[in-house]
Amino acid sequence: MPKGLFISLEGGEGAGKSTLARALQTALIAHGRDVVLTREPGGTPGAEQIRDLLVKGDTERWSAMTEALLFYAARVDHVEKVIQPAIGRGAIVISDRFADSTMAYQGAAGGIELARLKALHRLALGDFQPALTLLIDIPPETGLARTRDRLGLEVRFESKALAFHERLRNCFRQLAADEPDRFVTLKGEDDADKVAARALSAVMDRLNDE
Ligand code: Z5A
Repeated sequence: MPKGLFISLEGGEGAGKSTLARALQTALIAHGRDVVLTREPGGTPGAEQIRDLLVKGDTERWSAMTEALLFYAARVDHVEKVIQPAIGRGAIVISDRFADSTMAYQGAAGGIELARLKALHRLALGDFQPALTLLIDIPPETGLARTRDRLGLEVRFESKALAFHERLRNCFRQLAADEPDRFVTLKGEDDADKVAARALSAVMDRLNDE
């Protein structure tokens, strides 16, 4: 049985995470792998209910700490019911966002010290982390322009000021610099096929290393 692998995709709004997730899924299935595509917040029925609480409503509906606790409640359900069982049966799990998003959104942009969020992570999930995190780095103006025209836009996070999105970007880059073995950074302004080819090559390298 092949070994399971947990991959997370991270980056700001409109970076191309969902597009990349689908492309990677198709490519890895073509390589004969069992692939589970999932997302955060969400991924289980309970976590999808928590997602509704988080992405709908007024921008100031929750404090950053309340958001972090809700994200972690959803994340524990997701890890226990979907991610760990899939890895256990040898699947590749691709999650559109995971814990680094909490560090960036509720931490760097929301004002909670990263040390407190890391303590919350340890309490909730111990040292569980993706084996590989693909960060799609893109200037916020470019990413936001891509999302603006979408129908049914969930606006709570997108409507925050540009400075908020700059803090997100800087935090993601710092997280990648702090953990170079886990992160691979991709240039989000490249066309989608090029981003997918680079990502697939990083995944194949990781599979060969495991
Ligand atoms: N959040 C948080 O605060 N804390 C947490 O712990 C977690 C999440 C886990 C979830 O929203 C929100 O929750 C999110 C962070 C917060 N804030 N926001 N917004 P979401 O999941 O609904 O939204 P998102 O994660 O930001 O995804 P997105 O806006 O849908 O963007 P994306 O998935 O990165 O992009 P995309 O859908 O693949 O592409 C966007 C458009 O660009 C689309 O028309 C594509 O065809 C196009 N595209 C994609 N790639 C390219 C390239 N390479 N070139 C040109 N055009 C492209």
